Amino acid sequence: MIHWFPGHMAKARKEIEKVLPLIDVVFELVDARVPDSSRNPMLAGIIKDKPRLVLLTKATLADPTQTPLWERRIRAAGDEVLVVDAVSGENMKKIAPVARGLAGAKMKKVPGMKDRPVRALVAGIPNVGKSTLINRLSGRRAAAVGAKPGVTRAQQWIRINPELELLDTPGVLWPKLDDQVVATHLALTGAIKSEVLPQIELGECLINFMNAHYPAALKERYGIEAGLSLEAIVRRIAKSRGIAGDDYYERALVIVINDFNNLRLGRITLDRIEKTN
Ligand SMILES: Nc1nc2c(ncn2[C@@H]2O[C@H](COP(=O)(O)OP(=O)(O)OP(=O)(O)O)[C@@H](O)[C@H]2O)c(=O)[nH]1
Ligand SMILES: [Mg+2]
Repeated sequence: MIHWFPGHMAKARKEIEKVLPLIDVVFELVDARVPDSSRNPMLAGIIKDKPRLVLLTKATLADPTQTPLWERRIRAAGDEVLVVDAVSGENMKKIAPVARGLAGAKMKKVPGMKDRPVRALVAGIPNVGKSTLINRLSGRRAAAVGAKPGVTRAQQWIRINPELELLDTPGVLWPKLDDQVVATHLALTGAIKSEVLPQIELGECLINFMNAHYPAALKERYGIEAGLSLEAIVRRIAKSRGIAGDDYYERALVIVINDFNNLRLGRITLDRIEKTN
């Protein structure tokens, strides 16, 4: 059973519903490393018939062979999708025109007046890159972006260009947590605090995953050959990093987690689509 932190979700729903009448299109940010785990299926029910643009963020961190498969799957399910990276700038310039295309049909045109910019809400679970995307699109530190919840003030629109405006309050959604795989993937990618799950468990999951999907990365980084047990792998990692002592096991696992986070194991997608053809 998956639950969604009903209390928190109710608040997120209210916040998004409050601004929805002002919005032409919703940007749903999804971490390209975890395109399934980092989505919140309740969003569709909240935004109803508002057009949605799914943005697969942090593309430069994700496995480039997996991302197009996810892109295709999301599009096949009926959503417009762009693969972006707010740090490298990849595809960022496409966002405004695609948003305009999506919103175009639904935007009321006032006769004799110029088209107004498309108004978008940036939604997503924590850490998917909402603030980074807004700042990158606006070309400045749009200070109000990190506004704390509950602060009453006039809503501000951040003008990106004559085509696009963003609402400065991102729609923060809550991740699902009681699915163990999802929780692990979200902890590894930083969407939830890693204290939620013990480091040992996280690290063991990561190594098992790497062993199954990216054995070459384990070999290259730590000299680990295929076919070893988990324990033997951790021992080798500890040895290759000069770690000894009673707590070698946990320390070695923390190193692997950090290496994953710092891209030292390469570009990795945790949620997998296996190629069928
Ligand atoms: N490589 C890469 N890193 C990114 C990208 N977008 C965000 N990040 C990093 O991801 C982390 C979280 O980014 P934020 O923009 O703070 O995420 P957020 O969704 O605003 O997070 P909350 O405000 O906590 O909900 C930061 O360390 C960013 O530098 C991206 O497109 N590429
Ligand atoms: Mg933020």
